[in-house]
Amino acid sequence: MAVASTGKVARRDEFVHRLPKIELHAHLNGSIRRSTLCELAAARGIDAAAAMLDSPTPQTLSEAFDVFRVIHACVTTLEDIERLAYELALDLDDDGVVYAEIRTTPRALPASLAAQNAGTLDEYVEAVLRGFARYDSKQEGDKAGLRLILSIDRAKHTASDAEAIVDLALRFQTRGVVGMDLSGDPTKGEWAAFEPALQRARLHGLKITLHAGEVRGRDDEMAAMLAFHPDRFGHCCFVSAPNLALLKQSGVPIELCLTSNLLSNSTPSLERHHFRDHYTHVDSHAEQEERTVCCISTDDSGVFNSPLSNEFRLVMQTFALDEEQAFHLARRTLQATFLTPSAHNSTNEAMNQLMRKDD
Ligand code: 6MZ
Repeated sequence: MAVASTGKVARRDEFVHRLPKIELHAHLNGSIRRSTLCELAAARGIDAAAAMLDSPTPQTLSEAFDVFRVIHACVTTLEDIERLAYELALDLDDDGVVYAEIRTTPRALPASLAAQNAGTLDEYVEAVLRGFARYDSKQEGDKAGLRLILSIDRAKHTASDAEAIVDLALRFQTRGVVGMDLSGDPTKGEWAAFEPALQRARLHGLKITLHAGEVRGRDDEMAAMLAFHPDRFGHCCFVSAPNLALLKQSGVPIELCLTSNLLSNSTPSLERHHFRDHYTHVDSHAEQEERTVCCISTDDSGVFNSPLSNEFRLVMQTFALDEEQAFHLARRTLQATFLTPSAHNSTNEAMNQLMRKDD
């Protein structure tokens, strides 16, 4: 009996690893390798223990934001940003991710520790793209497709900063920037301040994803975001009954990050995670097509110590999905990407081919 169940666990671990996956909600700095963070902290003279690098994972959302502050204190140059982008691409590839939209909040950083002047936001985006290009040139065979989303930080940015980030995204639209995100400490900032910039981004063809319902007591904001009708929502942990009904009707896909929500105390347990509100097993795939597209994502794989394969493992284990259901869940995510329809088809084909290859 024990042998049989050990075999089952090993089979599931192997399955989630080789399952071709799409990652749509990953913050670049939050996805930093722990080893890289420790190395950069030592080089910057930051005390790892005091900086909480020794603690395995945060316990609340506010602790997660403390960790981001530490990461930003360690990741201080454009060279570091390029390294993070390169390492994240390698890690996604190793984990069986075939396509990813990485998001990051542009910051003015110097080229090196010795440099006197902070760089421009354009240089920040260039550094991320250099990291992606380095991965592309090194990797042989099938490569993960990578696109970039620029984030507006609701706690730190003003309305005019948001406009500047939209302009930045538009300058890089032909080089892989596909959309905009609104993130940052959800207890701070007002949606109304950022809506005009995001409306303008949309008019120029950028797609929009919004962190929403990450904390309690923001029902009016959620209602206003629903009226905006973004291309995707992130999280949606705390949604009132009327908003939930609107969300389901809207057809807007949602990015769901189980471990992040659990460790941030945004869900009391995995079993009660709101994935269960949006996904139900149905025998007919046609029926499932009418339900919300759930994009299983990591959020901050470095901070929460959980790669995408592990998130799929948790979903399968907690909600009793079989391999076919997990494959359909992963493949449905394709409908929610910010890719153009022709690029959609090639990624879809890549996922099918990968599944066939491993049969
Ligand atoms: C809201 C989050 C987040 O942009 O410097 N970020 N914002 N909720 C979350 N849930 C846990 N996780 C990450 O990556 C780090 C930044 O992403 C946002 C925060 O603004 C954080 O500072 P970048 O690459």
